[in-house]
Amino acid sequence: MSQGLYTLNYFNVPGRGESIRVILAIGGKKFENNFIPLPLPLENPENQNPPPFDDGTWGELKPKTPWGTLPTLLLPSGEIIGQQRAILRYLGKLIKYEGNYLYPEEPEASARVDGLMDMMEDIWPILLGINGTDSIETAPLYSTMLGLGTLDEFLKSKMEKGTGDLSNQFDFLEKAMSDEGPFLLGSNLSCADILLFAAISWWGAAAFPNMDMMLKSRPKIEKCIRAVGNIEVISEYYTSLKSSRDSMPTVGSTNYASYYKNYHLLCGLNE
Ligand SMILES: N[C@@H](CCC(=O)N[C@@H](CS)C(=O)NCC(=O)O)C(=O)O
Repeated sequence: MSQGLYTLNYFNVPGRGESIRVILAIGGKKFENNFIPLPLPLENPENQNPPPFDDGTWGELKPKTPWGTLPTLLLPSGEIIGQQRAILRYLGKLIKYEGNYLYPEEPEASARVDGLMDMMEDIWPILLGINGTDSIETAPLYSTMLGLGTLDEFLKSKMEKGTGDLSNQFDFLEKAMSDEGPFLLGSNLSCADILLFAAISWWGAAAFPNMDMMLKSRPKIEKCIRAVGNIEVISEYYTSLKSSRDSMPTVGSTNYASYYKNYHLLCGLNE
């Protein structure tokens, strides 16, 4: 790994790593992806380096990470930091967009940013499911990663307006967004908007068949993620990487390259 660069340690899927890739791209920071094979019990295609699925790498690395989880970010100083939202806050204190830090300095504004990001972290484990191998019927993200398709009936009940627990959580996200938009705090982009863009796009490809169920009757969320996708440097970033997805594996009904489809959609790139 090169000295002086940021290195993101994560799997070769968007997941909790994508928000960090996007904020680094917005900041014009040079970074490398260190793709760790996904710790899933799937057969690896021959001659792919690194292999996409478990080869023991993660088992060895896990105890050496700060929190036993990915993502982690190797800083140019040599220090490694972990936890998606901590990394976003760290980078948000270094990176400005249109003259404003992406993690606001003003305490009330930063608390709003933290609140939205924490709500998203509450949603994450529900979509992942607790244990992908024992209870796959209640594990939407594991289900598609194992090539078993989306769990439409399960998600439909959780997304029932007024009664579904996930639906209520998405409604709180909608309520938190500024009325004038397009971002959480109004016209100033923050790391919370970047996380919203990265998470909704990921969930809308890896848990749900698309983003519709999350965006229906939530216009402020939609406006925000469209505005993030419209930032020129982000569409340049996704354009530059598009062909590199061609070698991604297909498992059952899942083509792993399609996990990036909503980022392309929001950036106006053709599939
Ligand atoms: N709160 C942590 C959660 C991290 C987390 O659960 N990461 C997953 C991948 S998205 C992971 O490392 N899974 C492998 C494991 O826990 O062994 C964060 O936001 O970074």
